[in-house]
Amino acid sequence: MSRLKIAVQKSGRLSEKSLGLFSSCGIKLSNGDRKLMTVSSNFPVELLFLRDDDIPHYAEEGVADAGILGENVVRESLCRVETVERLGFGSCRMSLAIPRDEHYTGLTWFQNRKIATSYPVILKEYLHNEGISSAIEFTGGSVEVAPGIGLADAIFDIVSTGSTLLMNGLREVEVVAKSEAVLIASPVLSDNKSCILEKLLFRIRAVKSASENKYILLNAPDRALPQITSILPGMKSPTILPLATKGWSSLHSVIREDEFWEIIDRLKMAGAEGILVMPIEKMIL
Ligand code: PRT
Ligand code: ZN
Repeated sequence: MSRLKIAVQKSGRLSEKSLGLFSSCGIKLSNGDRKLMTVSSNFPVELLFLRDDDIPHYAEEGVADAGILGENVVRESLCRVETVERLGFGSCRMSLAIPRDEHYTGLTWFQNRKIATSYPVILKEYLHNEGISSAIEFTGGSVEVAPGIGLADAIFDIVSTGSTLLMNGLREVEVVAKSEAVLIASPVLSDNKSCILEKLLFRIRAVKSASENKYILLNAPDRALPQITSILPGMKSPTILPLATKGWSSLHSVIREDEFWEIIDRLKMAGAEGILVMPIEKMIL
């Protein structure tokens, strides 16, 4: 039986979370020493440990069947691979930054200036679309020091908290793109491997949905139920059970994590009491 070969980052920001994703999908991996590869004992996958920059090329050529890496690296590679799922970790932005004391006048500030970056492909495309012509200086690492040493006027780089820019006297002025870890697939997958990928995706989506939602339980007077039900649509509709106290019910539902605080306020105003909110481990839609 064939196994789906998935390339993950050997050591870097995405390594632990990538392995954690397999574990929360119930896929056991012998820890090994992450030399080159590891095989799962209970699911037909094997992991290849690589530098993230190599993953798109390996996937394009079918050396790896799939891979987990930052969207930024996929875009920059120009490789023909399919992005099959956004994974919700490794989030960052790709931004233009200039020396803090410069007066920023909008994108035209960059006209005829020099920008240092490790992502020339993405930057070139962006500037082209915006009608700005700048010189692009490719820099393999430590892009943020470029303006300070006179190598460039500005930089285009990944920003997460913004502290690297701050420490180097730079200011983020344009967010060019957002990025997060994604699962990519090779364009040359056999039917059998596509089928394994589908099974893996089913598990990944169940884990992702669970982390994006919360289970909510609350008590409410029966007269408030129509209003509360309209606030809490749930997966189909909320479950309503009568309480021992006459005229009161318990209501169970699922709410999205990002709507949580707003919904809680509305529920309280509608008469909900004893609200309990719990994490969901897996969610199959
Ligand atoms: O060795 P390998 O080539 O595999 O790894 P790498 O060094 O190329 O990549 P790595 O491990 O640094 O990052 C892997 C991926 O994580 C990136 O491709 C992004 O998709 C994602 N990611 C998320 C980040 C960041 N956040 C991030 N903050 N990648 C890099 N950074 C760097 C950034 O380059 C800058 O130097 O962190 C600094 C900025 O961080 P803040 O928090 O100071 O703004
Ligand atoms: Zn890299």
